Amino acid sequence: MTVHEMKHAASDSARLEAVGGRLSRVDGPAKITGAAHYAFEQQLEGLTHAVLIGATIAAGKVTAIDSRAAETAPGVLAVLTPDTIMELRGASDWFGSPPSRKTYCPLAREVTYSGQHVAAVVAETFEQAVAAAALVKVSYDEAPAIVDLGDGGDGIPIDAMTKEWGDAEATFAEAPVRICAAYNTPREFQAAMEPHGLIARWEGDELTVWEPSQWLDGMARTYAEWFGIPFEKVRLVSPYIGGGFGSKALALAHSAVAAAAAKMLGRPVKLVLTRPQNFTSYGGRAATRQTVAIGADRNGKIQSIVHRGVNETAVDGTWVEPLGAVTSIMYATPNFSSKQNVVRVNTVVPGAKRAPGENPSAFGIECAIDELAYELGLDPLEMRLINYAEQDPHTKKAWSTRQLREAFAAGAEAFGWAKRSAEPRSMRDGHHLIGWGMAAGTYPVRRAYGEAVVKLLSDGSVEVESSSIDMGQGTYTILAQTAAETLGVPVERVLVKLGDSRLARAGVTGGSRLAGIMTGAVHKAASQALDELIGLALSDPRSPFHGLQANTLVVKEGRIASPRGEGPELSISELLSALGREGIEAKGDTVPASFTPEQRYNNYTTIAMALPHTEGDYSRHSWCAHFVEVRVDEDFGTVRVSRVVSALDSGRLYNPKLAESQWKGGIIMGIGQALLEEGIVDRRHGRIVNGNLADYMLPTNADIPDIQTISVGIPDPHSSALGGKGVGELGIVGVAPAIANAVFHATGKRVRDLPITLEKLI
Ligand code: MCN
Ligand code: MOS
Repeated sequence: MTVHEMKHAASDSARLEAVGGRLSRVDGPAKITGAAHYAFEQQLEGLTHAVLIGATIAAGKVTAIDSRAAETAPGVLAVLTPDTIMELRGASDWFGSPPSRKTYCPLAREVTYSGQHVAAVVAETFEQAVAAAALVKVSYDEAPAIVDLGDGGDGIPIDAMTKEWGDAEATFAEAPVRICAAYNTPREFQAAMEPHGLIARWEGDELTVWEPSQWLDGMARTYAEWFGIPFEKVRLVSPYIGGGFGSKALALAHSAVAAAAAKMLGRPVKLVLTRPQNFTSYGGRAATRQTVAIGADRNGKIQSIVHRGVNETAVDGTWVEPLGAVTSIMYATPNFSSKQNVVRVNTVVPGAKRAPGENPSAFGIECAIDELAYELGLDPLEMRLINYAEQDPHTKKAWSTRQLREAFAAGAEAFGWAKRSAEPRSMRDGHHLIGWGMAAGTYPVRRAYGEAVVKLLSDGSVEVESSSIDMGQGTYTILAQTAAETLGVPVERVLVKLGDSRLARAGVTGGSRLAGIMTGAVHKAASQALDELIGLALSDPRSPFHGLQANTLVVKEGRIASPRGEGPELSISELLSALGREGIEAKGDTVPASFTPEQRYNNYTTIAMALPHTEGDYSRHSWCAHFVEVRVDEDFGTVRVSRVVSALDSGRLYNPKLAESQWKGGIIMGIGQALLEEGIVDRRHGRIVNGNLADYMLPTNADIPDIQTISVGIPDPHSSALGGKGVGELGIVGVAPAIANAVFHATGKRVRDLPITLEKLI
């Protein structure tokens, strides 16, 4: 290597390590070698095993539980029923609203959905617990149940979801060109590889829980409330998570069962849900129905959008899947109305799945826009440009940044959209009908609570600590990059510690907010640590820099010197030792310094969204455009996605390699949603028939074509400290409608019910 090449290599590695560099995952080697220990892999002395028994009816009463045979089975330590499990206190919900009931029993007497936990067995070994659970006889008094959204009537209006301006219905009625159609999405599941579950251990009145978690502090708060102990007495540990996709942000009924069993027995308890139990212990994405009516003039300019949505929710809990989320901001319209209802069905409370709200919302509006384009004889891309929203149509605020026009242009160019022939069924390759479709997507920028501690240690290494998490998105890596860049140390000298509720606080990892929050907090903490180091270096009489007429110093590659190079050059470690310091520690956070301890507590333990995405003068969102090619077999109706080009605006990327991988993950999930995923419910007993990974269809590698992603973002100073917007949830939004639109272009058949299966096409 020549000196020039060496310099080049060094600056390449500096670029790789800095924010914006394509550094590979720093947690990768631990995961590949098995050194990364997941929650259920903890080896604890005296560990016992719990197995849950689920209701076989969808509604009714448990009339009796005969546990005699199970109690005397080998190895059994306890059979827990609503009568024998210890009483817990009610816990507040994730908004922090106080519980409706004073006490809480995680095992049901009144059944409201199939699979609901009614009893549990704890034994010395897992096999003994499984065998004994099979001996427990549960009797029911079954009541009629509603298991399908279509059977539940109009439902309950959720007024908070209503968005209206102008006179949408009257304008629609008089519009020269009109379309109106209904779009449905089925119940879908997060289906993370790692199941739900936990190990709970009590030591006196202190509880430690090893549980995969998207929200350590929020879950710790729930455990503390259930057991009536101070928040500080609960420790959640979750350094590695095998995927969550929205499902792992809450302590759930099974969590309460395991923690209660551990307390009752005075021994640690491990409880891991079976694959079918994963489908009923936390709700999947609610099934949704929408009607979208659009009125336009003959040039394609939208005059009115009328949108009505409904999603299923549970009998004893309300989940709102905000179906108007994208509808209200994607296109300029002088008249708009969106309303939403929820329908109670016998299910576990539905929950968050990647881009809750935005995802099904986009399926409605982005298919409807395509339909309108055909009605008018316009190109679907042209249609979107004619109605481009120059500002947020709802709040009338300026976009913080919106590179959607750029996304349309870059995506169309890379895809070759201009070569598309407009007529449906006009492109083919032998037996295959070829379809080209497109759709846009968006996701809001959420800003909330996060703290980080940065420690400069005596050996010159750096530690970053936060109770936030990495479930595969890349938090470890981007925080290492942020600290390395801010402090001027090589990235391999930075150790990031996450996933322990004893560390500095963090709010929920949901809504694509963590990267922006935590890079901001780490940047702030690291800057403070650096300022302190430089301050001491210049002012402390023991420092070799003391007396140097410099007003600052710079750190590069872990070595500190004056900016112009005069005077000494030391490693951080040498400087700390000259100063007689063990290290330097600083804390940075994303909330105002004036926050009281109580405000802080509320911000990391509840979804107290301190800063709405439309706060102040701007409306903040990430944006994308997907271009998709499908091949539909003319005889069999099988659909293959053969090409995807997506251009995305997530602002500045902290790590393009990881962001691309996130986007691709979302796009792959979108392909699954469009063509495969559907929770099927047995109408007799409300059981999820395909509650396993063999029958619940998810895409495999063979289903996924080459996916090209193009970043069109620019730094957005209004969205985060370092200029990034959300990445994790954006990619999925708009994929399903782009595919549905491509299928229409291929076949001339409009499928408005997901998934697009072959029987809907032949
Ligand atoms: N990133 C970036 N530049 C940005 C923003 C993000 O390079 N401007 C990259 C970083 O690698 C960052 C990642 O994208 O770690 C995701 O950042 P962000 O969009 O802030 O999302 P969160 O960190 O809050 O992660 C949560 C988000 C959500 S809500 C779901 S659901 C989801 C997702 O991330 N679930 C996932 N991605 C997932 N990825 C994996 N592997 N597994 C899941 O369960
Ligand atoms: Mo993501 S569904 O908000 O955890």
